[in-house]
Amino acid sequence: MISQTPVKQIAAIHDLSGFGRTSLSVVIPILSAMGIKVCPLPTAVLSSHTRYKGYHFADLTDHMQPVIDHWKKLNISFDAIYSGFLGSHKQINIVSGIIDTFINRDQLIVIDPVLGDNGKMYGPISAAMVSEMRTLIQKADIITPNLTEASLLINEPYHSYINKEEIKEWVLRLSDMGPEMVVITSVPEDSSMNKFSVIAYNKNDSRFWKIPIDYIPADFPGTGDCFTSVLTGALMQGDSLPLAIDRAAHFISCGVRATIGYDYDQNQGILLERVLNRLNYPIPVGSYEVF
Ligand code: PXL
Repeated sequence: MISQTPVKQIAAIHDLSGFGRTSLSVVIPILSAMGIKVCPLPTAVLSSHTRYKGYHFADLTDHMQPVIDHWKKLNISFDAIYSGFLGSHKQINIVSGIIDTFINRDQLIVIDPVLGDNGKMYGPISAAMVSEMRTLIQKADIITPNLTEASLLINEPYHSYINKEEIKEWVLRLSDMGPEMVVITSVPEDSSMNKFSVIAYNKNDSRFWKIPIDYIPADFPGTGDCFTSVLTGALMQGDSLPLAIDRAAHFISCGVRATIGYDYDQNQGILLERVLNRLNYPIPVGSYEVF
């Protein structure tokens, strides 16, 4: 029997990309900086994330169940389980099995349903995987889709601008699928597409929240992974939902501002190392609003 550690621990099920800052390369430093012990379960090893041409990809699907079996023998328990990019429908089923195997009370299940962006599915994602993801999110306490992923999950056509009534309806439909908390990122505030916000809903108290974000014209891979990791760490530290989202959204804004001034290959992601210590600053006055 393994005695539990004095810090909280999380099972993090993501790929490991050697170059570019995505998935486990950002999940581990962020959660460690927030005082949480990460137990990584890599789904694949890549030479770089998939935006670089010619990347090498080693699929680890067949190694996942033996890892889980060993963890079970070690009698490990997790305060949270967190999954992100999953490369096949088999991996989605394995994550579902992990949740069933390690379920315990007061545990946080975070599912970032990585399926697509800007109205399109990512290359390796199939319609069958979208349908499996709809089943997986039934087991989540919190999901963090972007607008494209939200439209795929509820099977509505994507449109880049969405009004307040419609986004609330989408959020409620997602919440009816199971998760207690729904967070939709990159929601345009108006049809000018100059201002974006994060919209969140907590089924427990039926409250909607909005966190406005500065629009910065840059597209860095991995910012979604950074966002959900900070959000997860903040919830594990005991923050309320609006405060946790606020910390995550402002951390990303800081990361983008720390990076954008350089003549720099944006595919390398935000300069995380420059802003990581901000995660230990006293909690700032938030800019969240009731929506
Ligand atoms: O951050 C999302 C992500 C995760 N994993 C891989 C990716 C990407 C985005 O490009 O390529 C392998």
